[in-house]
Amino acid sequence: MRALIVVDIQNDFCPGGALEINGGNEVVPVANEVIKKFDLIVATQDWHPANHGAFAANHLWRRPGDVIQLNAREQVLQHMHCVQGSFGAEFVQGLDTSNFERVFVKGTDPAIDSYSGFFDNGHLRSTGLGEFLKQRGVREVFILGLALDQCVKYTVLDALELGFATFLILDGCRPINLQEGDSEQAVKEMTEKGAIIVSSTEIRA
Ligand code: VGL
Ligand code: ZN
Repeated sequence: MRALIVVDIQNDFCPGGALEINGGNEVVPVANEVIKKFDLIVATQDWHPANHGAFAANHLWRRPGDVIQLNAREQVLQHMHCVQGSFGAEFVQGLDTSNFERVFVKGTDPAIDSYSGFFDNGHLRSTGLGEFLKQRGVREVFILGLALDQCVKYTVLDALELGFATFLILDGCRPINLQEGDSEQAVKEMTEKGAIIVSSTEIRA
């Protein structure tokens, strides 16, 4: 059994959004084509409370990009984004969400961030995604979405760690590339751990 995991295709990660990614919206048509080929589709949604500790605005004198200790964990502060119930947190208009079997929200605990769709950054709490997939007999996961060098990367690495055969649909992702070479580094890290890079066009129905 195989499943498609659609990672964080939300307004705030697209041009005009709070954490905009170059070409972020371009993954929508790719995702919609791939979605047609899968019987089991799940999505992740970055879903922060407004008081989240990862937001620079919640720390006096701090700016996005600053690094702080958030409950003994290093945290790069971000612009406020994907606040629960906001437009920025909504899936991008035009993304075909009609066959999403379930949506797993992440980043809901103000005390810890969550890049992976499976666990928070401390691996303290599961979102339920891994358990859900195993319960459904899934052995292969295909992953696309935003951002390649952040949430997609950590979702792929956790999928591998959980024992799923993990395929990264590279043309269905866009990177933040905060630093030059981040996307190449991310792809290298994922493939070294066992992820298989595929193109959306080579996926069979
Ligand atoms: C993401 C930073 C903060 C992502 C989410 O989806 O890549 N990045 N929250
Ligand atoms: Zn976030």
